[in-house]
Amino acid sequence: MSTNLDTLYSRPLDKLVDFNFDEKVANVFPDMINRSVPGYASIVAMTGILSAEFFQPHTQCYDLGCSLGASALSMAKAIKEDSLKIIAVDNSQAMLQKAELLLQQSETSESTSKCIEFICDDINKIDVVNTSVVVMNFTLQFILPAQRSELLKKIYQGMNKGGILILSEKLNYNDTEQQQLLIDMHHFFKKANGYSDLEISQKRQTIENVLLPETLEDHKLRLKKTGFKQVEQWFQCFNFSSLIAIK
Ligand code: GEK
Repeated sequence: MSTNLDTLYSRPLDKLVDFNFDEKVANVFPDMINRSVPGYASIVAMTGILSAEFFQPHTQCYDLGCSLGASALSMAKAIKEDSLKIIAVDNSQAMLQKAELLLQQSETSESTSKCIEFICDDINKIDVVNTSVVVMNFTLQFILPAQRSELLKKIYQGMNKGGILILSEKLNYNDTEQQQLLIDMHHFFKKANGYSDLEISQKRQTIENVLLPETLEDHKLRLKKTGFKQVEQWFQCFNFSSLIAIK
């Protein structure tokens, strides 16, 4: 993937507009997400491993909020099925243009890259059908909280029994001290990865209106209410976590 360095917030910006996934972000996205989300590479790799185990023949997979397609590609490489189809959805045209380009340029075999179909749409609007693996790696946090239950219901309804949802999210904590410690640790991680205090602070201010994290308990409760039989947290690094929900 591209190694363009994320310097979007390195200079003082006159006006801090809400973060959005435009061309500037798409161009630096691999660097941005790897330096900002602790455990991102592990979660993407495990997404492939878990998908391969829970995938059911003759079903399709979904990567919702696919960005540059990293999770879709991890699934495509791990699942051994000739007729595999992975539907990778994002509502950012800039992200998907870059995703298609990266897939063409990657050393992935033709059969692996051909099984990924990119769709530019709002994940609230698409149909989810005949699936055994749905992945939402750091996407639900950008959906308005009032729309989250409906979206999960739709995913659950389109899923076969025994199918899985992999849900990765930034977490919030109700306890103020706990919340502060987890945020501090995340900032230590970003500083260690070369982001300055100015970059961290400007990014925080632009993203806080659009990335709306919830607590681990909220996520687990909602998934259970949706009907998922088993819900387990399988990963956490600082305030970033991943859950598996089995129908
Ligand atoms: C990865 N999963 O690399 N409909 C479709 N896409 C959306 C919507 C929506 N309503 N809202 C946000 N997005 C990826 C990383 S990034 C996470 C996911 C991050 C998209 C948005 O355009 C962006 O590409 C993605 O969700 C979130 O494994 O940047 O923290």
